[in-house]
Amino acid sequence: MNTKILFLPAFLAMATFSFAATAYINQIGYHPANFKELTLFEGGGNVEFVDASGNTVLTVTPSEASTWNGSGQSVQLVDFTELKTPGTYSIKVNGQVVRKDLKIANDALDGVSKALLKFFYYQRASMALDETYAGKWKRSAGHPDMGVAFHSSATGGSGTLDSPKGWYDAGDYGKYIVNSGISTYTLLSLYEHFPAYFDNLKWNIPADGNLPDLLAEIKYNLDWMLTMQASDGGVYHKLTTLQFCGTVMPNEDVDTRYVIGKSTTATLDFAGVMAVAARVYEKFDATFAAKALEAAKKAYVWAESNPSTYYNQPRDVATGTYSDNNAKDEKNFAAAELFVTTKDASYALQGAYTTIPGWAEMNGLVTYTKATHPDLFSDAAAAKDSLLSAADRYAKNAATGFGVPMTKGDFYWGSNSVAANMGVWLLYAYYLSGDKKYYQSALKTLDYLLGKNPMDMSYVTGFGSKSPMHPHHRPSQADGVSEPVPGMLVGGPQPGGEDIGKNEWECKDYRVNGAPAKSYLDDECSYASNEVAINWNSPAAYLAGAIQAINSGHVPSFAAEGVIALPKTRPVLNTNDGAPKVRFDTHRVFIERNGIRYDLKGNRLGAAGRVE
Ligand code: 9MR
Ligand code: 9MR
Repeated sequence: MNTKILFLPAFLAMATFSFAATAYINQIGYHPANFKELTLFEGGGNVEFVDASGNTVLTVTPSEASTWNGSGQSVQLVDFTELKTPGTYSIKVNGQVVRKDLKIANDALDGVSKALLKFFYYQRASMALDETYAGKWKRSAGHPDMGVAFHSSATGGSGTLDSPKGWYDAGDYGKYIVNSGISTYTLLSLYEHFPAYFDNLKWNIPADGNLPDLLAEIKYNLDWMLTMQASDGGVYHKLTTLQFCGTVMPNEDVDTRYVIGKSTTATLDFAGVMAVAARVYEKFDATFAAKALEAAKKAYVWAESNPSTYYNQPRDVATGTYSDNNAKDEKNFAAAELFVTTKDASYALQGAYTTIPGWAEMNGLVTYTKATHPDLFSDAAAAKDSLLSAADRYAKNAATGFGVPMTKGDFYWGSNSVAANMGVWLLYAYYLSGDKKYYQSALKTLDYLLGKNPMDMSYVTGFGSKSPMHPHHRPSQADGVSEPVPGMLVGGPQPGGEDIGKNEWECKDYRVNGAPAKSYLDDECSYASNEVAINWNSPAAYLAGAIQAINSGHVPSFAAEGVIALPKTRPVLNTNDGAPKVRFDTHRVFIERNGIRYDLKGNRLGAAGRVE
């Protein structure tokens, strides 16, 4: 009899076992001083954090559950910011260990932030990647792009064009000006905001004179972009083969490449990027800066007389289109950047918009530029207001559900870049307001990309307990190395299913009904969810790079100049050596000792910074 009575509870305990909770975390790690959050699915009780010696060092009661329309899951958020001692921890939910890979370290993001930038080196056309820099992903040079033929759509082109260098766009080997535009701008802005930080940061790429690595990498693409400008000032749309090549290495793709189309959007994107380049490279190479500025002005003049020369894909061409029949935002972008560089009032256009930037949506970048230059733009305050009101929405979304700014409508082709761009947007909101809630939401967005998502994986190749192994990326598919090129952010989940079909290169249906954020497939077939691209890596590189710079005590250049007051973030000190340290944060000065904060009178402070 007794055995039977005992049997039931034991059986129930086992049943609970099979419904173990899932804790979604940033799999790369958290900086000790930062806000930290995980997302809990099928949780219930308290969450314990257990150190390497088996001691529970923190217990947190999860937030109330709420449903996220990205995945349809009812989830809880767990704020474990108080866990500050570097180390590797296990996470226990309802007394069971659900994962063992939680890392807290000062240098947690060092590797991934550099890898996101090094991706651009791996994308370089026209040169061999030496083992010294590329390791096992070394490869021969491909696509010299010398003496390239003009397609009939490239109006005004005659003879051939030498158009070497530049970055491959994505998993394919095309070079497209429109997409180069936003990608290059995003990286330039990272340097422009944190010059002191990036002057000294290196990630093992070939040197280019005295340029810091970030500017050396960007220059490789600017050099190519400059070749794409015709003598009349207009800029050719792209340089690709007529059809996508097969799954081969760059040197094996020997199909004829053409300069194709000439468009207003490409020309204006080019103008804006060259205008930024002119001011960023000035202190290193005045000749190059002057050349970039001349090119920018000339392009702008061409676009003024050709305001609606949109790109139409010729019948015999099947590579990426990047076509967009609205060039107003590109014009705003070019004008704003030319104005910042030249201060010439004829470039001062009105209007600011609250839109996440994308290759076809440059107004988001205009919003950034205007909001961060109140000394130059009369509508800077309006730009700042609209930037902050969008950021408020993102922060509000991130406060519940999965703890991310995105909602179901944000899951379209390249959804991970939507997330990354929202993270960047939130950082701008932080720069402009000093309000930590935006910084925390930006961190939540980076966490999403690095594992705090319903696929329970880091979306950056080579980083995390689980990460993409089969991206749609020709070199990774064809090089015979089992690991993909590292540091690549895949496009991410989305329910469009453009790559699903019956052909042998197409995917079987991988979509999950009602869960756009789970509609992802780690397979080479999936160019709609698992391709990589320069315009997706660049905002991720900005997000991780700027967070790293902030964590090392840097403030954006415009804030440092006193144009915008950003409370200084101080470098993180080791506060676990028993010695009291004076520290600062947004609101106050406090003393920290062994990870515990005290006010100046010696009262212990709680999580919210108040006396306990
Ligand atoms: O590799 C191409 C990728 O870069 C594009 O994003 C995608 C959509 O345009 O197309 C891929 O190429 C495929 C082509 O469209 C059809 N044949 C198979 C190619 C490789 O999957
Ligand atoms: O990123 C582009 C996405 O917004 C479009 O919906 C998609 C289809 O036109 O194309 C994407 O860009 C691809 C480009 O056309 C060719 N190189 C690969 C790019 C990423 O998939």
